[in-house]
Amino acid sequence: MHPSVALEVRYGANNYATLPVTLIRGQGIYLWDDTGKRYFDCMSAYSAVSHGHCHPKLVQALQDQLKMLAVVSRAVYTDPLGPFLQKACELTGFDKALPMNTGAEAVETALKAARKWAYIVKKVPANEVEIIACENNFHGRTLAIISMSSEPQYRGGFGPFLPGMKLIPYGDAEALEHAITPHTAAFLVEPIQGEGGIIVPPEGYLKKCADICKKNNVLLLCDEIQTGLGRTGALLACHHEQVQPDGITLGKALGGGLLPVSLFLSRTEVMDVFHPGDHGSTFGGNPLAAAVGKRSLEVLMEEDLITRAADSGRYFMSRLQELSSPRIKEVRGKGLFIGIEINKPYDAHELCLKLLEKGVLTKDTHKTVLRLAPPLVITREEIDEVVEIIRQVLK
Ligand code: IF1
Repeated sequence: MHPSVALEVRYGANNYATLPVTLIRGQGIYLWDDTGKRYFDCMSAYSAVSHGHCHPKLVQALQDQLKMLAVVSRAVYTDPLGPFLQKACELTGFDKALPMNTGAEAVETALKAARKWAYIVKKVPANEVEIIACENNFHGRTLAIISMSSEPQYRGGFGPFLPGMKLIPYGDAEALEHAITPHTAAFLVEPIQGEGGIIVPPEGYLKKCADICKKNNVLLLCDEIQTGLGRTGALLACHHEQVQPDGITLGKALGGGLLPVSLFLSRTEVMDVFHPGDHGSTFGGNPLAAAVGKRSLEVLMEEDLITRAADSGRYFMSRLQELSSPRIKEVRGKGLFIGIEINKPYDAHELCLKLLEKGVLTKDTHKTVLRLAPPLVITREEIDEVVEIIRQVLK
């Protein structure tokens, strides 16, 4: 065991069930541990490393900016921020963007924007606003966000919770129609549920939700923190159904696997509820983050990572579907966002430990689903190697 593991265990809070590996280097889709053993990265830091580890163009952008200016606060203008926000808005078709750092902060920003929009524009009576979210969601760990979680572990011991949150079953557009009241500000949804187990909703679901929201003057907010930026084979997962939400959150891969960079993007009408002092962040939109964020969007397009994710995803999924094993219940997903549901009594966590031994790093969700979300730069040959290891482990 690496000596720093004992220190992590001794001095760190015990809030992760860590895999028995100490990683020290990464390049592209590969990681190396302290013994020099190489791993295929099939979790990409929960999709934060879509470009691959230490992408040279992104490292260069970080270094170039680092030599100039790193952090100064939003009390001043800086030169990387404007171009970053422009790039993000133009790519995604939104009018404005608000930079934060982590995904949870972007979601909090979306919730605050929706609440204020509902009071100012929709004229909901003071303190009466409701937000609708889905059962089995994952949007982060803050108190507002866990107030709309349906997962007992994420809530247990953390009450009291924020009022004004309503949950409906995922994938059920009718349930949305029924849940909306004149006080509903927004419907917040993951286009594909990630931590919920890579749950792909029925075809047409998001489109129906978009129509229902529009009809009822309710904002459609899509959490694209994990599904966005090419992961599912489209720039945004909502594009699979030609849906343009009223707002989205981006994070994870936006930081190019180097830094925490997140955004809330929306139409002007929504973003204009914010005035100086209403909301902010010390680090959000700092020059380093903005330079890396802009470059990560550019590299996504330059290297055609979206098409590559669509193609490799189709290939990966079909290869996995060929694996006939009594352990596999279902293979599902979109692009390089793939889940293998494991039949009981087999345990996806135990499979992850065996995969780790054989050089494939991944993480289960809720012990039932094996998640496969490699960096989007993975090649067919590498997919073949990973599938072969999975085949051996399933035997
Ligand atoms: C943890 C899983 C992934 C997210 C969506 C917002 C956030 C996330 C759709 C918050 C974060 C994470 C965080 C990580 C585990 C994790 C996860 F294992 F739970 F299932 F990605 F797949 N919206 N997802 O998926 O973003 O504030 O973390 O930057 O342990 O909390 P964040």
